[in-house]
Amino acid sequence: MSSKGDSGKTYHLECSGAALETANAHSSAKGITLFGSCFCPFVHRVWVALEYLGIDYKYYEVDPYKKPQELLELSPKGLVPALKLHTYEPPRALNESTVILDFLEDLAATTTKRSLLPPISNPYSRALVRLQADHINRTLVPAFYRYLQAQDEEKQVQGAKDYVQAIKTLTELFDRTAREGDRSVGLWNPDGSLSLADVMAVPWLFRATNVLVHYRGFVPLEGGRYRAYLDRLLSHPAVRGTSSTDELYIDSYERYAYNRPNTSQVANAINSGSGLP
Ligand SMILES: N[C@@H](CCC(=O)N[C@@H](CS)C(=O)NCC(=O)O)C(=O)O
Repeated sequence: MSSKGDSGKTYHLECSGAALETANAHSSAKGITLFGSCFCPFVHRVWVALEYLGIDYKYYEVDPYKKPQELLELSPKGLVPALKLHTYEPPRALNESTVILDFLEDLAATTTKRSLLPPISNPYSRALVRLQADHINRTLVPAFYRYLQAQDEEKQVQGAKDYVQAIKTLTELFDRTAREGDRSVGLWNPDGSLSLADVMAVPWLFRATNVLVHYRGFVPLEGGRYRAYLDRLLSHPAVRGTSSTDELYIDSYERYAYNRPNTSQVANAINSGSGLP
């Protein structure tokens, strides 16, 4: 934990660095509008997928804590990400990052012909990637927040252990896929392409390298195959181009690191031990 204590910083309202350049390049009207927030990892997932799948979109920054009417019309709980689909009259909407990812994958299958999954002719390999994704959503993501929001030392130590274990389990699932499935999809294999599971995990693996390092003194797993995987993942153009500078995340997550009351629906769910929104 930084020695300074809670300085009252709040979340940013505009992307920075490479993400800002990408947002600016996607500021004109398109068939799909991504309602996003620069700090949000669930948005980050969707943004990476849009870039990788080559689907055209407009990026539109909103403040999900202010819950503007235009967001509530797309997303019942006022959560980002949300998509507005202008190809329908009147426009339709989708929310929930995992559902949006499936939608984009299906859309790309008939348009850009790009994919985050092994071919449909290999259902077992596709299922192995989805097993990875399931672990990420069910275990890795909550472990990240429990670790970051833990205030007493004992809980922080346990939080670190659980988060590291979640990463280890993910690497075991990657290894299983390498043994039993299609090795050409997934950056765990040095020659592989970006997978659905890579996209699902990257926001929280990335935020470990800035937010968890800054607030929890997290020591990123050094050396070995995980480090090489993380380097490939974070330097992938679709990830790099949608990532802001470290400072944006460090500022935006101070609320979580000090477990300020009413930080967010995610933070409340972690504090009450209920499922994430
Ligand atoms: N299950 C949702 C979670 C999205 C989510 O929690 N987004 C946060 C920003 S990172 C949000 O909109 N928070 C607003 C709030 O807590 O009221 C998803 O996967 O899309």
